[in-house]
Amino acid sequence: MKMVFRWFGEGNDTVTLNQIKQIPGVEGIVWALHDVTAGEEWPMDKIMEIKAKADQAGLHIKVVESVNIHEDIKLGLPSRDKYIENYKKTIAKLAQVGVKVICYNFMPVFDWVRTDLHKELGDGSTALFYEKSKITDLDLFEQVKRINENPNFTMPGWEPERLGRLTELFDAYRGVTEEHLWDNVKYFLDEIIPVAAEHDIRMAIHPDDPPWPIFGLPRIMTGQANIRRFLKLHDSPYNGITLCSGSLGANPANDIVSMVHEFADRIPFTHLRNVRVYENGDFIETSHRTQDGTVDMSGIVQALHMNNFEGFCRPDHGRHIWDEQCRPGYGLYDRALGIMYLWGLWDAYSKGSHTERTVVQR
Ligand code: DNO
Repeated sequence: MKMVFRWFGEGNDTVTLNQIKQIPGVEGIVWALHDVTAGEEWPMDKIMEIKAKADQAGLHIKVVESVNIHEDIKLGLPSRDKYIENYKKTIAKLAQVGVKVICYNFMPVFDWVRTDLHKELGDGSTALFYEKSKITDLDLFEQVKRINENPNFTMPGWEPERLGRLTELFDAYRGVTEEHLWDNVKYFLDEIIPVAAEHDIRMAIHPDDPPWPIFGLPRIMTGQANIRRFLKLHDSPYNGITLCSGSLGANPANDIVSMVHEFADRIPFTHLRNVRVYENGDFIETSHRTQDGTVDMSGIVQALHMNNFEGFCRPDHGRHIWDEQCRPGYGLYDRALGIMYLWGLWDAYSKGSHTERTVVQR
């Protein structure tokens, strides 16, 4: 398991590369050009800027999250071909700087959705919260206005540029069913995967978060059967998944341990975090510790270990603790604690392989 840490870029993240470097076992950053609109080709000079900064901090940049998919691709519009061409060019450029995994998602309009970014957990910490009934009643346009007023802290999928087009997008998706999405993702994969293979980059689709349709928009990356169907759409080691325990875990019917065993060779990247699910379907993100939530974190790490997982792993959303002011879900402290918990589990399962202790010369 190779540990990495998400970094949103200078001026866009409260966490610094030097801080990331000091978290035990972290070797690289998970990055993206957050100011490039979905569908555009990534400019090489901006890619090189990130590479230079990471090099300086002694961190690699092998994992990109995300190269976002233009809505026209998800909608299957004729204009998708030009965006797919741009995507291919971006893949080729990323290969030049040593990228090995590209994480992306195929969720219509929105990326992850929560109703409260700072819900108290009872110990004074706060975390991202999803109140099921609110999504049904939520005034989308009020929400859009709130985010527009705070552009420094946009969330993935909620960028002001996209929010302005919300009504238009909702209209475009009218009549688009899950089966249409399946067809459109297959079209995308058939175009992209051969290019990714040629450049030795593994594509890793992220599950939908939450893993069910929202606002009447279809969602397909929701559970084990659908992931199985997805992987068969284009059967190649370069067509893989990002196993996100928190996204899949928001539906307690999802058996993530079983997914690890079934899909092990198609998982180049994992997001590991815990979530506490309530009976009414609400959920809150907790510390990574197994006992604090509903997700079998230790079972998942054990399953990864049993399958000799050699892919990348990052802690995912953390709580906001110790008065840290940070991007919602992306503070330093709780994610660093999460990493140490994940290493604790991993190393315990590796017991026996670390018994040799040597003293080195200075
Ligand atoms: C949330 C992330 C997602 C993820 C995308 C992948 O924090 O896990 O936003 O990056 O869904 O494209």
